[in-house]
Amino acid sequence: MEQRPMSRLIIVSNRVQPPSGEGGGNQGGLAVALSAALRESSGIWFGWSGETVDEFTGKIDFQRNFGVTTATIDLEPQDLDEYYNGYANRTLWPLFHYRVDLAEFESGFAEGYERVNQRFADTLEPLIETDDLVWIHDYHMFPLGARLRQKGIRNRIGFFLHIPWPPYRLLLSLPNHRELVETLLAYDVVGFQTRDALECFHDYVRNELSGAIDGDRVTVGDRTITAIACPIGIDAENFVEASQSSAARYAHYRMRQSTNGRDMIIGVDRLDYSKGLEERFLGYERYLSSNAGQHGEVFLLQIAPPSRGDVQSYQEIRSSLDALSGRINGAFADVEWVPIRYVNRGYPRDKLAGIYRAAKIGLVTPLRDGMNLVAKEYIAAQDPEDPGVLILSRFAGAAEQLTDALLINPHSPEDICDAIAQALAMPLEERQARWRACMDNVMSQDVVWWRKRFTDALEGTAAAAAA
Ligand code: GDG
Repeated sequence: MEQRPMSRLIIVSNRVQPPSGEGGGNQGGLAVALSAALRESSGIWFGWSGETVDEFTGKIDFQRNFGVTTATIDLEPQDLDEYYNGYANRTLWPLFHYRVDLAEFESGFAEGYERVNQRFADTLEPLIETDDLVWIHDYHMFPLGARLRQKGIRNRIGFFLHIPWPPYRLLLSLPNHRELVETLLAYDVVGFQTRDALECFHDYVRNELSGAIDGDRVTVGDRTITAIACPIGIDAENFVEASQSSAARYAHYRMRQSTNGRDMIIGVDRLDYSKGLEERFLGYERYLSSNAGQHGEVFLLQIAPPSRGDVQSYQEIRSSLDALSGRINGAFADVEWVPIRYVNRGYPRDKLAGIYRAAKIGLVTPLRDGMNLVAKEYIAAQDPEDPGVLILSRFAGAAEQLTDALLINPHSPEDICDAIAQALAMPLEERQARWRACMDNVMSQDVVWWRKRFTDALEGTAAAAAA
């Protein structure tokens, strides 16, 4: 088959994740997959530097690390408050995770969000060359495509949403929801994590924009775009390698020593209210209450590095988890056993892989999650001869693919309790069969599959336009 020359790729996301060159070390799967594509196409990863300056200058800092060019800009402290901590993380994040009760609708946030998106458009525009593919990521940047179009950019531009898309009626609570959604029509391809998210988007388009859906095509007025479900995967092969690295083996060995023959349940999440950590602790508490014979035989290791600490709802979830883990430990602990090891810090990736492998159960209970990569990493890290069991919330995007996990409703402590009991008693053959089915999916729909699916769709739109 004739190889098409690869278009140069420009990736835009709030933060850039330049390759660190550590291979199976600390680099996330997303960075690995996108870096490979950027390297092959001599592309650019554009985003915010994470730094603030008193006055915005628009100066771009170019760097080159391990063959990948990154281009970053500094923002003002007010931008950080209104755009990042404000509209992105206090308005859109809660609303898109179905938490309208936590969403704050400040007009200043919306203005800051618009201003920063305009800043991104103004600084990015001169970097874009004729045949570049532009791929914009996530809820921080919904309007960026439309702002680039206003500046005359005619390139193929795609957008991928990493978080859920809310049901249509819920989205109506966002002031200017229509304006926000209409900015998506500026893209050639819009990608969602799940069919569920895509259907919610379709509902909005039909009901609010009087649009029409025909397969992957979404038409509103005279504008037609492609909208697809394109579930993100992990760098599975690399994660399997990481789980067999010497750091992972050592972590596994140390963990096994420290578990002292007890069964370990593992949870790993950014400390975020969407991850269902309270519900997880309550479900585990139910298990302890109704299985007194298991005290001292099992424990939960919850790794939860704090995130977004400037936002009040994150401070609140942190205090309630401190209180809840303390209460459960106080009620059930013995001099030689603590039921929950609750750790507020992060660990290197290969060490984490070794810890996953030592756990009998991966407990993943988000109330809503775009995908949830931890579920896939837990599967990839297992020993095929003696795999652990994944307990997975049906509200994680990953549940559409990992249908052989034990799927639970995280709102029900009973469900979590029963699934823990079922997993701990599960015969080896059933564990292997469930794991194999999940692993087949994790391996085949990995992060490179995801990237190709999206960029192929984006290149395809151009071919259609030219035909
Ligand atoms: C968003 C969406 C979607 C966590 N603790 C440590 C650590 N992690 C790593 C995990 C995993 C990543 O962070 C978390 O990814 P998730 O997918 O679970 O969740 P979000 O951060 O909310 O990501 C989500 C994702 O975007 C991708 O589209 O799946 O739905 O919300 O890779 O391993 N990594 C290390 N140490 C830690 O302590 N090294």
